[in-house]
Amino acid sequence: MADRTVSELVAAARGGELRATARLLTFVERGGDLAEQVAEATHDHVGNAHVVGLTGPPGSGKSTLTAAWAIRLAEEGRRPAVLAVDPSSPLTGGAILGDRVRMTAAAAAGVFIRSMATRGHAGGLALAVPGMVRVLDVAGFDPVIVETVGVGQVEVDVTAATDTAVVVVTPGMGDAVQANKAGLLEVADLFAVNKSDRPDAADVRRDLELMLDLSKLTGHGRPDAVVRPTIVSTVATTGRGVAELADAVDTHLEALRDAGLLEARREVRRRAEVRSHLEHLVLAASAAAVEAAFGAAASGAETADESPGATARRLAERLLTDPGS
Ligand SMILES: Nc1nc2c(ncn2[C@@H]2O[C@H](COP(=O)(O)OP(=O)(O)OP(=O)(O)O)[C@@H](O)[C@H]2O)c(=O)[nH]1
Ligand SMILES: [Mg+2]
Repeated sequence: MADRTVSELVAAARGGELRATARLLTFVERGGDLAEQVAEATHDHVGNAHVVGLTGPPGSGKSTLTAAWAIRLAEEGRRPAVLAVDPSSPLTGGAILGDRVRMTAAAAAGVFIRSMATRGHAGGLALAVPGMVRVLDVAGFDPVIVETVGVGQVEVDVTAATDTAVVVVTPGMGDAVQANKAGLLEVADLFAVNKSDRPDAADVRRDLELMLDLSKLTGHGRPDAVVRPTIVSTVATTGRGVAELADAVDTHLEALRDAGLLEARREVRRRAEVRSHLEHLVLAASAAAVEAAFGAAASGAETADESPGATARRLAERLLTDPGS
């Protein structure tokens, strides 16, 4: 059992074995040769899952909403999977603990859940997430929901690289504006105004509508939008609006299909993944080259009579004109 090959694990995952899926996800998450083998074994089997990104500011209720939504889907007989990208900030440690309780409830309802910490994934998130989504797709999960905190560019990029991007906003001073600043409005296919049990929820809705009106003039909306984003009001803690959210997500997929844009989005996603791999390879190669050039030439005797910048320029020139040296 312990030494099944990657292709045996893929076959088992396709047959519904959760443990095989979990192992494949671990391989992809760690990166390296096994991750490459998983990619080889899975890349031409994909495309059945609706890949949905769900993002929003910290504490907006993303995990609560995701759990409620996924449980609902599982109860309808679908096979949802959740890939929860946890923030690495020590400040949110408590929230992750809270997640575990909700996630346990979701797992009990038959939702496949995988958490990954962003810690140790500096830049690697953009590589690991698409590979993990592919494993879940091949394993027959649908939809695959990727939950990330919308704070950094990488998280926003991860969300953009889905079929449908849900942005969660909440009432509270200027949250919609904050979401705009973080670039979230530019990836949103639909909005969930969560915590709509709060009195100022109507204001957030109005702000969003206004921003959507304006975005037509300023071009600040999602450039490849098929329809004007739907705004759904939700209360994740009670389940209010969760059915509407589920419907809106399904409707968006239909709209993409009807417009013939689903494949185009997936092609953009594939190209973005190629780019991430390319960046990763080139960065690793350049780091190695810098080490080698520096180690070979940075001794004091050779550099004493020039400025550090001049030494670096000389080394860089040699490196770039003759990368093999
Ligand atoms: N009143 C109210 N509270 C909510 C609602 N949804 C979530 N909460 C609460 O908001 C807090 C944060 O919820 P989470 O689901 O952990 O939020 P999150 O966006 O996943 O948080 P991070 O992962 O830390 O970014 C929890 O205490 C939830 O119980 C809601 O609709 N109404
Ligand atoms: Mg969360």
